[in-house]
Amino acid sequence: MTNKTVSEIIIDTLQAASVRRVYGVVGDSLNGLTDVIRTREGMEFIAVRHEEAGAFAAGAEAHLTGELAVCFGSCGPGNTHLINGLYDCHRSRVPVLAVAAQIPSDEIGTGYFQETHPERLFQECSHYCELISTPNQAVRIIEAAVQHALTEGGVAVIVVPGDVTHLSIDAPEPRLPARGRTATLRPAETDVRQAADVLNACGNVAILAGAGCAHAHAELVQIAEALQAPVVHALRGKEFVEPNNPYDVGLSGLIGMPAGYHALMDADGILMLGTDFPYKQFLPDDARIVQVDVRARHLGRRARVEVGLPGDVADTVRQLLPHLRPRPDRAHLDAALKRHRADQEHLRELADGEAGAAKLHPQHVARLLSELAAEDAIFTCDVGTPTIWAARYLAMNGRRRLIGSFNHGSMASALSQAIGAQLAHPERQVVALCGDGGFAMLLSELLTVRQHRLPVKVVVFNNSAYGFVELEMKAAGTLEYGTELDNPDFGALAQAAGLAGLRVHDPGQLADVLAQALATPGPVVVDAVVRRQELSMPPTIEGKQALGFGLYAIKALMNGRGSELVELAKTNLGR
Ligand SMILES: Cc1cc2nc3c(=O)[nH]c(=O)nc-3n(C[C@H](O)[C@H](O)[C@H](O)COP(=O)(O)OP(=O)(O)OC[C@H]3O[C@@H](n4cnc5c(N)ncnc54)[C@H](O)[C@@H]3O)c2cc1C
Ligand SMILES: Cc1ncc(C[n+]2csc(CCOP(=O)(O)OP(=O)(O)O)c2C)c(N)n1
Repeated sequence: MTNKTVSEIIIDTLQAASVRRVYGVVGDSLNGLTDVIRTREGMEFIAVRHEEAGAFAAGAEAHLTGELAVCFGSCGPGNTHLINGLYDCHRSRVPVLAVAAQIPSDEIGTGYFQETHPERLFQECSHYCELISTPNQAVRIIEAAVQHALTEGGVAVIVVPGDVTHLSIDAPEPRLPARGRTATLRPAETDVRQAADVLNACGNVAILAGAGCAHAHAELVQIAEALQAPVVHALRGKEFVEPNNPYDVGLSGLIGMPAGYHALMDADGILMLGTDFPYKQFLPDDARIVQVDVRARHLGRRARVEVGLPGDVADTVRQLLPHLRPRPDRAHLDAALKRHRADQEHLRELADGEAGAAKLHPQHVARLLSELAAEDAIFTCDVGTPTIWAARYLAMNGRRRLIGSFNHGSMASALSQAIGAQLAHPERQVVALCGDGGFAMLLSELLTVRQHRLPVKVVVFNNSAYGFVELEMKAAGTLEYGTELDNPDFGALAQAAGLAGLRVHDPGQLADVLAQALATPGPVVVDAVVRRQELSMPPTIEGKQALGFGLYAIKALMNGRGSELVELAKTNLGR
C-alpha cells in the first residue's frame, strides 16, 4: 500500500493499462490530474483546441491499436464538449475512457457555476459512468472503468470533483485482471449444423461481411469458396474484407454499388458475418439468413434471421466448413464478379478530368490519393460525400486503414481522428479526407496539428456546400436550402496558420499537387476545389427517390436553374 492522491491512483491505473497520452483541454477541476501527468515518464497531455476533437482523436487511437485511449474534459462545458466524440467512440465500440471533472463536491446540487451532472449526461454513450465522491472508492472505480471500456468495447466515464482529485488514501498497486485475456465464443454444434442445413438448401448464396471479420480473412475466403458466394462488404468491414479477396464484390447500401446490391438482393441465402449493416431495405425480404456475431444481442436486429450463431467469425466459420456440401454451380458468383468489374470500370471513368478545367471531379481526387498514398497509409474520412469517395476509391490492401464516424455519422471527425492516428503511429502517413463543412466545423484542430507538429496530410473536398445534404434534398424532391458555404482559400488559411497549404482546381495539376503534398515532411492542407453538382446515385433508385429527383428537377426548372440540371445530367447520369 502506498499513500496516493486520487489523481495518482487514476494516472497509475491508466499507465498500467499502457495509456501513453491523454487528450483534452485543461481546466481548474482537472489540475490535480494534469499535474500528475506533467511529472510522468511515458505519459503526455495532448492539448487539443476543442474537447470533442480529443474524444475523436482518442477513438482513432483506440481503433488502430485496440488499446485503451483517454480524453479529459473539465467540469460543466469542458466535458459536455466531449459528448459527441464519445458517442462516436461508443457506437464504434472502441475502448475509450473519459474523465469528466465535476464542480467542487460541496457545491453539487446547488446550481453552482458550471454545474452539470455528467453521471446522467454520459449514461447513453457509455457502458460505465460513475462518480468518485470519496478517495476510498477511487481504486475500484477506475479499475472497473478501464475493464468496462476494454472488455465491452466502448466508452467508460469517471466523474470526479476537482477537490476529490487532491485527496489521498493508502492504495494498492493497480490490478486489471481482465486486460489482455481473451476467450473465444463458439456456437453449439447443433446450431452450426442447422445453419449449414439452411445454407446447403439455398441455391444462390451471398456473404455480407463486416468489421467482425477483422481477424478472419483466411476463413472468410475459405467459406466464400465453399459456398461459391460473392462477398459484399459493409463499410466498416472494407479495410479487412476487401484486400486480397477474389470474392469481394464491393459495398451495398445507400452509397453502395450495383454489384453489391444485386449480390444480396438476388440471393436466396445470406450469411452475415460480423456485420451490423444498418439498412434493412438493402436486404431481401424472402432470403433465408444465417448470422454470426459475437454479440448475441445483435443477431436478428437488422434482418429476419433464421439461424443466429453467437460466435467469433473465424472460429464459427471453421466449425461450419465441414458441414457445407460442395457446390458445382457458380453462376451467382460469376454474375456478381462481372457486375463488380463493370462497377469498377464505371467508377474509373468518372474519376478523371480534363486539364485546364475550372474544377475537379472529387472522384479524381480520391482515386489519385489512393494511387499515390503509402502502402500502409491510414486514411480518415468525414461524413458527407468524402465517405462516398473513400468507400469507392480508396483501395485497401491489408496494411492500410480507414477510419470514419461510420456508425454515429458525425461530421468533422476526419481531422481529429487523423491527429489520434498520427500520434499513435508517428512513422506512418496519415491522410484526412475532409468535407469543407466538416473541416470548418472543427477547424480549431488545425492549430492542434500545428502545435504538436503532426505531419498529417489534409485534403479538403471544397465543393462550397454541404453536398451530401444537397443530395438528400434532391432525392426528397426539395430544392437545396441552407447548404451553401462561402469558403476561403483553405490552402492560404493553412499558410496563415504557419502550415504548408496548397490549392488546386485544374485536373491537369492534380497529380503533381497531391504527390507534392504527400512528399512534404510536415503538415499540409490541400484545398481541392471540386464540383458541387456531383451526384452519386444509389445502386438502384427507389421509386420514391426517382419521384424525388423528378420533383427537384421540375422545381429547379421553375426557378430558372435549368443549366444546373443539364450539367448534372452530363456528369452523372451517363450510366
Ligand atoms: C454518409 C454515410 C453513408 C454510409 N453508407 C453506407 C453504405 O452504403 N453501406 C454500408 O455498408 N455502410 C454505410 N455506412 C456505414 C454504416 O452506417 C455502418 O457503419 C456500416 O454499415 C457498419 O459496418 P459493419 O457492419 O462492418 O460494422 P459494425 O456496425 O461495427 O458491425 C460489426 C459487427 O461485428 C460484430 N463483431 C465484432 N467482432 C466480431 C468477431 N470477432 N466475430 C463475430 N462478430 C464480431 C460486432 O458485434 C458487430 O455487430 C455509411 C455511413 C455514412 C456516414
Ligand atoms: C455534427 C453533424 N451535423 C450535421 C450533420 C448532417 N450532415 C450530414 S452530411 C452533412 C454535410 C457535410 O458537408 P461537408 O463536410 O461539406 O461534406 P460534403 O458532403 O459537402 O462533401 C451534414 C450537414 C451531421 N451528420 N453531423
